[in-house]
Amino acid sequence: MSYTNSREKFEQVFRETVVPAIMEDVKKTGIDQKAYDWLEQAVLHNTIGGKYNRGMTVPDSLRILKCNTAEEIKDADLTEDEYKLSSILGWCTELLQAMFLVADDIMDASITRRGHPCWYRMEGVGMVAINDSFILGAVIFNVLKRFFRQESYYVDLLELFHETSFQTELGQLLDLITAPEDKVHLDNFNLNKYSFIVRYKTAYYSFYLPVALAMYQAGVATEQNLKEAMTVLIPLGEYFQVQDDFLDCFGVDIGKIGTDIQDNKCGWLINKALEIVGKDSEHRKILDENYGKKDAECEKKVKAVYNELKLEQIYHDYEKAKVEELEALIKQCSPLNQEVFNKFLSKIAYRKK
Ligand code: DMA
Ligand code: MG
Ligand code: MG
Ligand code: MG
Repeated sequence: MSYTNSREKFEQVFRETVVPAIMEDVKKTGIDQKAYDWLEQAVLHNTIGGKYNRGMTVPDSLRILKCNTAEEIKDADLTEDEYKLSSILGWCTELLQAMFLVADDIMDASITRRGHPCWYRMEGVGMVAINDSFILGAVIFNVLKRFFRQESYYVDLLELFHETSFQTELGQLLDLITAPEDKVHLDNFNLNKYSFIVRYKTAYYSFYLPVALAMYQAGVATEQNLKEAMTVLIPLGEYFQVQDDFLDCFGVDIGKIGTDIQDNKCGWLINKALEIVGKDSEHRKILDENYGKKDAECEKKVKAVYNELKLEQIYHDYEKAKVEELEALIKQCSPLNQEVFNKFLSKIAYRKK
């Protein structure tokens, strides 16, 4: 097979292999047609249409990691079977993401996602979406059991999904309790706290997980390789969430409507702004009075401060320095890992959505 990991091909594995497997398990329970159709919709609505950066990283990484030397990579190919299995792991990552996003959109009171209404805002769905989120998480383990039960690394996969879910849930907890709805107190925010939140809520599941999965499948998940993955991919994930926070306010056509200012989030922009304005300034007063209010006019005033502080330029400078820093970090890794990490970095560096 000539290796191109296209979105279409990746989606095909989902539609032809993963969804039928999920739905067969559902059918076996004898549940009625209405519930069956509901679940199929819940699965499709919340998985299809993303960028698949996380999911497609599993086959992309496996193709590199099955080589013995960096010279072999350009001619390296996956067999049909390797591609399919690694794509299934990729889709388990996307299902985990779907589980978190369904809940995240409820908790963040978001309106749209990937250009469509959030699942909980779809006609007739509402708070049933909470249970759908649980189910999206549960089917991961049905899929793993069906396709990986016989593999020597099956238990490693189970542990990895359990541990990563726990980390993400801790991150979401911190994200939420650092942003209480009724108590806006900007002194509670700082970049150290921010860094901890985003590592837990985003970096482990979005960056470490897909590469670690490929390492297990390739049979190279040594302590040393997993450590290198952690060392590079957690800061890479932190950079990704800074981008997400920037785009929440300044992004154009990103498929979702930003909520961070109204939600009182301890995001990158407000932390940078607080750093610049100091404790006792006119700007600080405006931020204190308008951040975290469920009011579009207040949101506008916060954005006006961001513009006066030239946060857009500060972000672009941060981004350039961060990419260089990550490239330097990657250079210290083993040759094959360097290729894996550079590939992942190139997917997200300077992204606009
Ligand atoms: C995302 O944080 C974290 C998880 C675990 C979904 P976020 O709320 O900033 O994400 P988004 O901007 O996509 O709602
Ligand atoms: Mg959100
Ligand atoms: Mg959130
Ligand atoms: Mg966001």
